[in-house]
Amino acid sequence: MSISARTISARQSSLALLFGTILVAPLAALPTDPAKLASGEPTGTYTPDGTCTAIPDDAYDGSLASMACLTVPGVDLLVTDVNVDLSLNHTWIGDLTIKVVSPQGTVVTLQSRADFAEPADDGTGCCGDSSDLIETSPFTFDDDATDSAEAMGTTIGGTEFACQDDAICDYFPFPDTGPGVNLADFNDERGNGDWLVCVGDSATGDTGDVCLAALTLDGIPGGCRSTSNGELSCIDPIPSLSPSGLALLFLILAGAGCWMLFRR
Ligand SMILES: [Ca+2]
Ligand SMILES: [Ca+2]
Repeated sequence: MSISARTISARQSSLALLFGTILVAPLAALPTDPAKLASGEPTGTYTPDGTCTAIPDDAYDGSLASMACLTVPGVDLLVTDVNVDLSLNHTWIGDLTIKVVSPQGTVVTLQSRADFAEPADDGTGCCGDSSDLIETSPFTFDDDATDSAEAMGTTIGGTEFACQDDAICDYFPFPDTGPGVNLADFNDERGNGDWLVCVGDSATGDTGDVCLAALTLDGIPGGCRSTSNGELSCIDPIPSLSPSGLALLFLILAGAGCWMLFRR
């Protein structure tokens, strides 16, 4: 929902006249500063613990069901920025499609078979970049990164590891024909609930597994923030009284006043 700042200000003034500061205090306490919240382990310090999930080889058909998905719990906030950290092993980066799904069901494709311009997001065609990934060198998807996910591994050889051997560990999403534009697609969604980070494999022979998925969510916990057009964007409705509610309250107060005068 969205409530204009001017509306809130006018409402504050009129209600303050009627009821003192009863409603002004909670309205004035609305949070305005972003708070950074994170789940999972930070990029670059991951220690393998042996708990990795196999990515089904050559199984990707464009559906989430054909991918290996890890669940990442979210936090209750109005999302203003999302970054995704991933740690995985694989011997052919060009096999991989990576997607993230919000609790509201929004799907964003982070990686679409690097260095392969796939005609459709359905797992067909061949072959993409041949270099590798290793779980001890996690990488990050971030809209603010300077390197495209489509270029992952393209400056190193087929037996070298992206991030470890090219020192490029941050990428902006490149959906190609997959759904979504970038991680800003999640802005203004509510962050609580389960997020999914899914990895699919589209060619036989080279295999791998996904070991860690973590989200860094920026946003406003349970509150509102100013938008570029001067309005407030809120998770929950701000408590307010409708005109009929105000009229009813006025009648009750007037009745109570008359009753007290009558008693005297
Ligand atoms: Ca591609
Ligand atoms: Ca494969």
